Amino acid sequence: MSQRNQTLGEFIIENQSSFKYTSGELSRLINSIRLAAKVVNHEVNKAGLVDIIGTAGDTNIQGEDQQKLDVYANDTFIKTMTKRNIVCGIASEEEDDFVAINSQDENHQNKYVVLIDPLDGSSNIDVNVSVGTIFSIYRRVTPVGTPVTIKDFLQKGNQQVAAGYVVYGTSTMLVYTTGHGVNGFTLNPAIGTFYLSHPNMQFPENGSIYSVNEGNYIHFPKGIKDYIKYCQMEEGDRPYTSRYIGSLVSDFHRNMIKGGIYMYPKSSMNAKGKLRLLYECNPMAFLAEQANGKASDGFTRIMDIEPTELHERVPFICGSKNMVEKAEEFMQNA
Ligand code: AHM
Ligand code: MG
Repeated sequence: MSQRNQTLGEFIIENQSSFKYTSGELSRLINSIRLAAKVVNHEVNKAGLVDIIGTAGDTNIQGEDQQKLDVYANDTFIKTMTKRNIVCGIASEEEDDFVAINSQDENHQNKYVVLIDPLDGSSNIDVNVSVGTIFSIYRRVTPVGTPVTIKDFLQKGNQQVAAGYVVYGTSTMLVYTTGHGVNGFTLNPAIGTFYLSHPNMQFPENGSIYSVNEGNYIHFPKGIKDYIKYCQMEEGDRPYTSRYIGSLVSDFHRNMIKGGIYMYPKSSMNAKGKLRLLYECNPMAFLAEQANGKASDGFTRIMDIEPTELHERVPFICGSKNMVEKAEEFMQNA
C-alpha cells in the first residue's frame, strides 16, 4: 500500500509482523495509547476556555468535578490501558508508586509494563504553549503468572520495546518507534484519525539549534558552560540559534526535524538535573537513536544507565549525533 493517506490504525496492523513477539498485544497496546491521546487532545484543546467552562476544582454543568489537565491525562491513559487487559503495570510521573494491574482472569497473564509522563510541560498550558505525553513500553522480566514487581519497571532503556510521544501543538502528532525507525502521525481533528505524515523521521547529523534553559547558566557544570560558549562562537556554521520552548516534547520534535541539541544538565541546584530517567529520558533516547541521533548524560549512553528508583533524575543531552558528541567532548575535557 502506498504511504499516502495511511492511517495509524492501518500502519500498526501492517507493521505488526516486524515485532519480535507477534501476538498482537503490543499493537493493541499502541492502539490504546492512540485512543487515550485523542481523548486527552480534546481536553487539552479546551484549556483556553477555562474561564468559561470552569477551572480545576470547580463542578461543571453535568455535576462532574473539573480536574487539572495533568490529572485528567494521567487518569485517561491509565484507565484506557487498564481496560484493555494488556499491561500488567503502569508507572506514571503523576503517581508515587507503580500501579499493578491484574488481568481479568486474575492470573497475571499480561506481559507489558508502561511508563508514562501523561502531560509533560504542563506548566505551559496556561499560556497556550504545546505540551506532550511521553510513553515507554517494556516486557515484564518477572514470570507471567506472578504479580508485577518493581523489577519490571527498573529496566535499562535498552530493553524498551516501544516508545513515543504525543505533541499537542499547532497540530497534534503521535510519534513512536518499536525499534524499526521513527514514524510520525498527524491527527485530523475533524474526523479523529491520525495519518502517517512523517515517515522514517531522522535527526540531521549536524544541526544549528541549541536548546537549554540558559537562565541556569551560572549553575551549570564547566563542560556545559564551555559547550554553550562554543555554540555562540562565530566560526564556521556558528553561532548556532538558541531555541528553548521549555516543553521537552516540542523542543525534541523541532530539533529532530531541523537538527539540534537539547540539554538539561545537572546544576549546583539539581545534582542530577531535572528530567526523569524512566518517564522522559529513556523514551526520548530510544526515539533519538532510532532516528539516527544520540542521547547521553555527558559520559554514558542514557539507555545503558541502570535505574535504581522509579522517579530518578538524570542529566540529559540529546539530539543530532555530531552535536551531542561535541557536547560530550566538552563535558569529558572539563
Ligand atoms: P514536568 O515533567 O514537571 O513538566 O517538567 C519537565 C519539563 C520539560 O518538558 C522541559 O523541557 C523542562 O521541564 C523545562 O524545565 P525548566 O523550566 O527548568 O527549563
Ligand atoms: Mg515531565
